[in-house]
Amino acid sequence: YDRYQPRKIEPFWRQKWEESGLYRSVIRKDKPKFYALTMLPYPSGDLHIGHWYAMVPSDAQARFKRMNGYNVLFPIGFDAFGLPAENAAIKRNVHPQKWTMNNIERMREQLKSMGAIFDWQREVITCLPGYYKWSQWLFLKLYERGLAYKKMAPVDFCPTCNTTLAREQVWGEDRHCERCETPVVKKELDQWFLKITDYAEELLDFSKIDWPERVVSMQKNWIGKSEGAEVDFELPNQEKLTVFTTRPDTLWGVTFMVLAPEHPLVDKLTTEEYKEQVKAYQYAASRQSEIERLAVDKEKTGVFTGSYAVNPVNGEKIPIWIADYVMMGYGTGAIMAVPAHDERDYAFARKYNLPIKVVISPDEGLPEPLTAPYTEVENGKMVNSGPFTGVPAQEGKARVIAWLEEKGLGRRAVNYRLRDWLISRQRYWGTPIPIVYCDKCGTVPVPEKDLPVLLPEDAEFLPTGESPLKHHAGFLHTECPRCGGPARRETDTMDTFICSSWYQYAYLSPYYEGPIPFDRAEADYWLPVDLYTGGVEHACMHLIYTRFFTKAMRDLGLVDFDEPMLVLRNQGIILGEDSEKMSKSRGNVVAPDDLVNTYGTDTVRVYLMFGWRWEMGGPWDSKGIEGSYRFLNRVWELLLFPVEEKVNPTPEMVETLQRKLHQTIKRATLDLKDFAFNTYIAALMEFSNLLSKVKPALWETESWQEAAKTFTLLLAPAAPHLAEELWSRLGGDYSVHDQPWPQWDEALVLEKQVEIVIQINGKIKERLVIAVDAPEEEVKEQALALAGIQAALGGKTPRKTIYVPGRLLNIVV
Ligand code: ANZ
Ligand code: ZN
Repeated sequence: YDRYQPRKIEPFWRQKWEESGLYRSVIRKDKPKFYALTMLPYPSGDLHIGHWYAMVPSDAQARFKRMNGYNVLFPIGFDAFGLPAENAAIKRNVHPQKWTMNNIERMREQLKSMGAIFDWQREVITCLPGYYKWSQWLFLKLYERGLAYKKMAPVDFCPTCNTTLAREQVWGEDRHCERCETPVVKKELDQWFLKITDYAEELLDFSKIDWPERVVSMQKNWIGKSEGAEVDFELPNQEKLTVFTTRPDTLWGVTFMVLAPEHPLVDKLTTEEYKEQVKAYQYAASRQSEIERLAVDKEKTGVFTGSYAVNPVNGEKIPIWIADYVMMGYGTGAIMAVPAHDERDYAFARKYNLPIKVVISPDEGLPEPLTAPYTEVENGKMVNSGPFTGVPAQEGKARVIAWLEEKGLGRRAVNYRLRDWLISRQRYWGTPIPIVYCDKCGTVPVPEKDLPVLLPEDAEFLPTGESPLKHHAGFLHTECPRCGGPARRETDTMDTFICSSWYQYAYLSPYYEGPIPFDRAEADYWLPVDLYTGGVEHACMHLIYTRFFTKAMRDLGLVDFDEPMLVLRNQGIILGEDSEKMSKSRGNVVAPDDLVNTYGTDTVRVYLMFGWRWEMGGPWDSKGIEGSYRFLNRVWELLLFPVEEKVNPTPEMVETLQRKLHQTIKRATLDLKDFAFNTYIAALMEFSNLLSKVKPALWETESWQEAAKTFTLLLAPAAPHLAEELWSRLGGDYSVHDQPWPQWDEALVLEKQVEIVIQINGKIKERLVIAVDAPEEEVKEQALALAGIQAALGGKTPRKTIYVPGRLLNIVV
């Protein structure tokens, strides 16, 4: 008999699947649809084990849905713009396009070796003009709606990568570049932004999606909603100084005000006497990063402006300071300082000897003078607070706001930490922003009919720190679409997160040539995405951006739902065998290609599903993959090699096999639904053990054949090639992947007999096998009759027995 030879059968079946178009996903109105999406890879060169770990179980899930009667779409593509290609161009003198497309060639083959149900006719590559034309089109639509705008902004700039970075690409206390770890510096540039803040509130609504709690809370933190009030303090010149506070209940405790050093009122408010100090302080503050300025434990500094404001609630005269712990970009850029109840204000007041006035107190009172700020809200009551004295602080917040509104002194206000999305990149390898600057007409959008604005191929890659587009005369100089006069093109390209914000729509009709980015009929059928799988590292950028894009596209009338992906599941990370992160420098990288060559795809798939709880991940284990290989070999022999010596079957065996079969169907089904891939494989392994036990007796019987075929079906999502081969050898019709998923019969799942643990005084002494429905009396009777129990009791009479039905009987003596 021939042995299991994955290297022979796997390419054979993959070719057959491709030729027969098995995985082409086309609209079928007679079936419910299921759009399963896995995060598209960046074409960095090789598919790594992390890609396999993310995608194989996702594929198994898609296959499972397919066998459950769904018409499944499971597309794949490449997120092909971005820095590494351009860095490679500078370093190795290879054009980014060539570098990228070569990598895609290789990775496409690697992806094919995974044996997934990817529909390759729907592949998209985001750096091709047919794709980025629509990124540009969407940008223009956002621009028309006022959701894309340009402004001067201090940006984080990486001097090594020579590009501006988005907030999320800057990491750590020292604020270094995500890619090269160089500390970033600030630079003022005219930049394009997308107005994601318009959707801040809606982005906080997760009621329409089933996403992991962890991602939801990360997004909530990222958006950072704060509720409170804006309060107007009077200034001597009739002007107002408005502050944002989350603690309006502390208004009677304000003892000074602080403006951000960049606040526009600073110049006006600074008196002659303090001019010099204020100027010097402003300069020093401008050289610091936001993180430095916000650090809680940082020594507080600041200077007095010489001016005062009036507290509207009690007419008190309040000195106005500037300090770098107040940020211009948040709230109103000014605060009312309440040192008795705020950490930073407290430190500041102590340092500059400013008064501290308690206005919130627990019933037991506070030490006097205060040794620390009292920041609690729950147990505090308002004190020394005029009409509000005695009101619990929590309740006071809302009541003070209502009072302020009534008196016209302030209003309810909400602030978000979320900033608008900076999308300008001073880089070549990205989507050109379709904007033209004309001396006469100003900023002019490129007309739709002129899209795409092509990225010129003949660019020079020099480490100048500027985009090659800036020095490309053919690209730079153009005609104004409005007046026909000479004009310049925008030379910034878009953040690559734009490409991945709408790629799920591109798969519907890749490189579409209609009036909108995708075929309407395809969209109506497939959208939205039913299941999205990928890494949790995307929780705060990609996964917020794509939600924003979908909401904006809805408002543009392109789609009619609010959320792009209904269900999200994240996988964990596979570490090296040494439990360290896999990296070339540590030499602990596991290469999927090598594994596929040694064991075949199916073994790698089975191991990746069996080795860990999917959402957890863990260290690689080369013994573990050997185990999976042995398992598949055993399955092969079990189902295909005849028995040498047949023994007589018993009716119990038939019954046991049938019961285990139905139990296995149930477990596999529920586990797959639950993304518990490891226990799904474990159930298959257990079943194969039983199969080998009963094989000598049941081989070639009807119940054996039923079990063998069903087992093959259950194996199909995990080991698609092997399952196909077994299925065909067992006489099944092509293809196993077109068969319906087996169903279990609950009545057959139930055990007829159970094993009950018998204890004496809590110690296990015996086990009793008895009918499932045996009443307690009978269990007791039989247990006490067991020889082992009789001996252990040694004639003593039990005081009482405790029975846990179907599991345990404890005899107390
Ligand atoms: C008075 C007060 C009293 C405050 C108190 C807190 C405690 P979150 O929750 O982060 O929104 N704040 C307002 N604008 C600021 C700015 N631009 N830079 C730095 N700090 C600013 O924090 C809101 C609180 O942070 C506001 O409430 C304000 O201080 C301060 F016992 O006002 B609070
Ligand atoms: Zn013009």
